[in-house]
Amino acid sequence: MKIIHCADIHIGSALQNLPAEKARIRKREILDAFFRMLAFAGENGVRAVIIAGDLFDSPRVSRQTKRELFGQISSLCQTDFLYLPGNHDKGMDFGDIGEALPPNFHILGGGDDWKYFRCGNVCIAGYELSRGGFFWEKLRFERESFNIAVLHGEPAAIPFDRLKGRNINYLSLGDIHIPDMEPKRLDSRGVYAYSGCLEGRGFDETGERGFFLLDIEGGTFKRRFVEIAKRKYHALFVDISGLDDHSKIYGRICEAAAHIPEQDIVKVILKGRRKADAQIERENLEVKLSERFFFAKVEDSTSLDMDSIDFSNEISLRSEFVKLVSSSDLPSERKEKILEYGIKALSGEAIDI
Ligand SMILES: [Mn+2]
Repeated sequence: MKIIHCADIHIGSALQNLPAEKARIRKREILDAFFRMLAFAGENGVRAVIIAGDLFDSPRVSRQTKRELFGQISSLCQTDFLYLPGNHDKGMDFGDIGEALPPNFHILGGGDDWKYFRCGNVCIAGYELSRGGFFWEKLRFERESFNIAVLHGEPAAIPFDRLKGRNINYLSLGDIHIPDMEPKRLDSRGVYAYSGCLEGRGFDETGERGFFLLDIEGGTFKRRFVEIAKRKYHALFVDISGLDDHSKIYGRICEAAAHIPEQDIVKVILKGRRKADAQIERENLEVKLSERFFFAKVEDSTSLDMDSIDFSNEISLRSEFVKLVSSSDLPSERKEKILEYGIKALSGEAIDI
């Protein structure tokens, strides 16, 4: 029997780290990724889809989106959807969709006990952590079944020790947006894993995103990761030490980013020791890179190369500034910082303090 474990779809997410137009495109892509997963489920004879929380980003999701979502779910009538509400789903109301929820959509939440769903030899049970209580004591899994527990919460909120010895084969978790490529051991019988989200939503969610496909046979199962994300987020560190002009800096970034597909989203973090004369022109780099990729951001984390400061043979404000700071009695660390910000400011660059 094939079962999908996914979580943290965050439908309706505002994606504030992107410009408005790209955020709108990306908002739809999150829904599209969910629909691609549904198509996969249909094509591969998936019996059930476990959604381990945060299907929605907030209860403010539009009525049309909900109707579209449930339309797709109900058309996949051979597959049951087991939805555990997550912290982001709190206050979600389905009353406005104008019709009953599809019969294959089951909510594994509400109430003060586990909600169970059984198909064949497989038993799936979910509980909303926000309801508190000694819920682990109420879990009733038969020894003979293949048992999947569903919870949504960060590792510190999951009482792993209390869940030991309760006949769990697989604990499918949601809340952490990074997939556990290797499941972790719960006890002698079971393992646990977070599935991660279907599409990254920020530079703290770099790398592959998708869901896990469980293939259960008797008391054992195989699990594989299915990548579904349309775009990946990348955080790319580029050392620009020794480079003295904008073209060279851009060239070095392009070299470092050569392996990144053009549909992806890239943050370049410049590091190393920047020459005093080097013009980084961060905004310009962002525009150029945003033409190569879906979206790009550049962060300047360089420090000033003190050995490259030599303005002694020019008559300028910065030359006077360097002389003044260098001859002061300030500790050398403080001098370096003052020179760093001062030279940046005098060359018209933005400074983040
Ligand atoms: Mn989440």
